[in-house]
Amino acid sequence: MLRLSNDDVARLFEEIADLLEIDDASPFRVRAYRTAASTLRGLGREARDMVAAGEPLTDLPGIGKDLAGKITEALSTGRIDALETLHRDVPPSLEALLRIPGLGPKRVRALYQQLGVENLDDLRAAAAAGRVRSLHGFGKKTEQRVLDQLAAQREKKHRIPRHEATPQARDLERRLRDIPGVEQVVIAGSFRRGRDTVGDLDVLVTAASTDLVMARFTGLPAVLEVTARGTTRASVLLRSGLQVDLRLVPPESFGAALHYFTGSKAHNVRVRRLGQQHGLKVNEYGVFRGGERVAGDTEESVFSAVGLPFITPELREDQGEIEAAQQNRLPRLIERGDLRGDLHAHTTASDGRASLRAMAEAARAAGLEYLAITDHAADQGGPRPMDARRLREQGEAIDRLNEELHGITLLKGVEVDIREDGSLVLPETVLARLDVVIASVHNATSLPRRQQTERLMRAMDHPSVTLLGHPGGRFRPEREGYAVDMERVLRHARECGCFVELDSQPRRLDLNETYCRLARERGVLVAIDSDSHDRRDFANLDGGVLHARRGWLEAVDVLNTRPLHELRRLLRRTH
Ligand code: DGT
Ligand code: ZN
Ligand code: CA
Ligand code: CA
Repeated sequence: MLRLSNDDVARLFEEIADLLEIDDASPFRVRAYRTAASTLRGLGREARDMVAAGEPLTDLPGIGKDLAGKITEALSTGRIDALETLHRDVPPSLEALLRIPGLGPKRVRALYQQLGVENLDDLRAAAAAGRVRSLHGFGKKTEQRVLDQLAAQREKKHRIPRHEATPQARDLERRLRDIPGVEQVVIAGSFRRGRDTVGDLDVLVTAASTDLVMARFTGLPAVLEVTARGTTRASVLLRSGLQVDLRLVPPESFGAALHYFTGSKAHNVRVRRLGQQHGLKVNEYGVFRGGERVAGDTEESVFSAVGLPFITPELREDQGEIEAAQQNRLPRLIERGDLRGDLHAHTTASDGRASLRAMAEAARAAGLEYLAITDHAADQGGPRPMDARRLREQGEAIDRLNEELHGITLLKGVEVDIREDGSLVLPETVLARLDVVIASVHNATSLPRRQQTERLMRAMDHPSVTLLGHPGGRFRPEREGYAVDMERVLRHARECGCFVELDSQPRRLDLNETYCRLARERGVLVAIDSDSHDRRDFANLDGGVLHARRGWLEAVDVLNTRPLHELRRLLRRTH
């Protein structure tokens, strides 16, 4: 869902101000954004409510027509065009400098203009050489602090969300495949294991000419800096901040290298130990008995040498997959093609950006047979919450569309807010008429654990609730989830016949992997939902399925793999 708070918009404005200042824009413009940001932060009510109520934002102090327009733009699209333009104009490596505590935009500009410092390495060199202290507004102490901060930053590992890494990974793959003589290109590591964040990308290549590959790889336009380079391996830092390791391997080692660099490390350790029990040495070059290579050209050959069937990368975390493989009890993991429908989507009736019809057609194009429309019902916040009347009208529109459209069936639903005390913002009489009721938490996310847990349990007690929406409250990067006893929640779901959601939005992916697995063990069906707000959001389902696979889910564990008639039977829940 897209419900930006005043803080969110203020942050965007402050970013604009920072970038304008680095860009040497007029101090008045810079100040206008900073003032607007602090007005928003101190407002006491949400700007989105004002917009919803039709009150002009220009009534607010320091907000003129231009800024009001930018606030509305941010509230409705989640972004500001002017900011994106600035991001294109200001070198991204300068933005990285801003993130060093103690360096504001003024100082970054001084470093850039007077010392030619453009990135972290330039800064490190300048500070180490004692050139920073001589700048106006700096000094010896500041210089030392900068050096300390840089050292600390190197320690801290910066992880990148999968959905940001994916397009870069695909682009990289394509460009490497284009190099003459290149045979195989695979991105291994945590990316191949389907993790929702990656520390770096690990690329394996087999090729006839190693020199050409190295030269082309390190010369790619996306490369900001080459951090290591040898004859068979190189590491680069992309402009985006993503680190990439590339390794050239001979074809006869490809399987062994792929297995090794796919990891995880913990999984590798177990496989190597199994090898030892068979009198074998397993490493990234192959599987060896004495000096003789006995396997390693394919991953299958590596597994089979140590007495295992092939284990899919998503499971390679040493979380029981070795034992399951030995007992021939590996799960038959769900695939995207198993999903027959989607139970969570928004339209322009609440905060979605496409009409009912457009969403229905997009769902059908995504290969789905049914789609539940679940616009928001909330006490406050968000544009035009659904109420009894609007739900009835939407229901009639759905009936009409269902008569007209072929190949897709719309279900009537709502995403209803759970109040702090566990009650819902719509009465049971209204909810009972719908096919799908998702109960979700969208406020009071920092309640104490016990209170949050009981709030969710009480919400599930409402007989019309079919699904607990994004149960863990993860919303990255702001929040990893709220404090909640998920084991208790899942036990309760089982007892009251409620299902739980895996919300596939990249910022959510909630239920998390661990609790997907627990839900399966507890016999609670999981609905893998796109939570679409737009036509293209059905693509979220790919990430949701990948996440579910890491949570060991099979098609039978997932509610929306059921054909419509069976789903309808399951939705008629009895207490
Ligand atoms: P990341 O990059 O933090 O998201 O996670 P990974 O799993 O991609 O880790 P990375 O990039 O450090 O290394 C890639 C793979 O290489 C890793 O999954 C397993 C393998 N590997 C790296 N170091 C070792 C090691 O010391 N021992 C073993 N057995 N495997 C290793
Ligand atoms: Zn939603
Ligand atoms: Ca990696
Ligand atoms: Ca790596």
